[in-house]
Amino acid sequence: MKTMIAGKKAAHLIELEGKYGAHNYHPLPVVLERGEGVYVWDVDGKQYFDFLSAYSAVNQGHCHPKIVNAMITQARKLTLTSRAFYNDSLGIYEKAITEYFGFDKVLPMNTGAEAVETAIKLCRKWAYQKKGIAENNAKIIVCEGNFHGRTTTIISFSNDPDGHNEYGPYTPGFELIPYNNIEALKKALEDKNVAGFLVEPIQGEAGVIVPDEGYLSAAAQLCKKANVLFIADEVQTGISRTGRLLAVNHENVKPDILILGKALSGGTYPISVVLADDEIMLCIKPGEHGSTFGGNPIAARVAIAALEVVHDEKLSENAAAMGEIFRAELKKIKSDRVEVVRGKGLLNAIVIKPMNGKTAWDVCLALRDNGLLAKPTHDHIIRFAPPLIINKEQILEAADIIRRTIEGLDK
Ligand code: IF1
Repeated sequence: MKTMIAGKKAAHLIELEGKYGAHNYHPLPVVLERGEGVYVWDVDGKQYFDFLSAYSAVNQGHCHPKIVNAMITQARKLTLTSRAFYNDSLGIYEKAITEYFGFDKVLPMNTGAEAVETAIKLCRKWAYQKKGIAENNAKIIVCEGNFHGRTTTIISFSNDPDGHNEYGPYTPGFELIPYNNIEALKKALEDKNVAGFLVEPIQGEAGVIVPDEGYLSAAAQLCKKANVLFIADEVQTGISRTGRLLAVNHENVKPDILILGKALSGGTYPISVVLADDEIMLCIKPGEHGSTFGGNPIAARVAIAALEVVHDEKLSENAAAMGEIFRAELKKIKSDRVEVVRGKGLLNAIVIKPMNGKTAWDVCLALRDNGLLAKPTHDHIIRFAPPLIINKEQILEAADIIRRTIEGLDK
């Protein structure tokens, strides 16, 4: 492989994926080999700003030494016991993470979707054991435009045709309402069989849809009044991404069930959790839920290190400050192509108006050529989510690349 001419190596690797891999993705044509901090390098040694962060998993920056070292150290000692036995890491991790986020207990899983599924199961158990809803009648309210993962139950309540179609029969027990619409939620909560409201504090995949100020706190109050669990999916918005430790912190909302994933490991390992207080969490008894790798020793030590980085490097404060600068710079772009700039902290997006045949995809290809990686969501929206360790000089340089690229497309 080393002898291959620059560019041919990338083409060869892309060809391998095309020939031997399922075609369930359409990646931007760039082949990455190394990551460090806010940068990644392709197989030809070209450097890029990573402005996707693996969809907010690499908040602490690529290959953060503290996190990688925690993983290597534990991997040399004990990688997996299963939950059939105790180990010397899980309890330490459980104490650390429950204190960090302010809940009685944690149920550790691996992927975000597994944590969402766990939250759904927990909500239903609570509905039957504590709220007194007749078994098999619990309903969970979800929002149009939601993205909570890709299991058959989760896509059952997705209204995105690409994620939903041809996967039936679908799991019942969910009701879709418009996002950012308090009246719609109020009406849906009139149904006494409603057990939970599952919501993203900012809708990531839908295109970084930031709800009106007060929406989350009003929704949480309505849920409390209706004895319905407020379930916050912070897999993408959590862990400092929006300028606070959790996006719900912007409105001082404490969810009844909190779902986290992605940056719990800084992008080094699949780690997710569900957090809740005893009255809810203890509805699941021994043998009623779990997973082989959930809460394994490596995950435990990695997550402790990843959360220490969030705290020690003040990632929330940095995300808030750099996000303000970034949005201000994007708003200076002189191009009719940029319709909207929106976001919170370092979860931002621009809406691109297709002009002279060029779409958001073409903008991302041009950004790649100019040394910055991002990817469109839903055709005309480009999400920008760099690692939260990015500094002022880097955010200004990245914003300048974006400005030059977009204004250059108009020429
Ligand atoms: C892919 C999208 C983002 C999430 C929220 C749960 C999950 C996700 C709010 C599930 C995962 C990932 C999935 C990944 C791309 C990315 C994504 F484009 F798919 F929709 F971020 F917006 N809740 N989002 O955002 O977590 O099981 O993936 O660990 O599927 O390509 P997961």
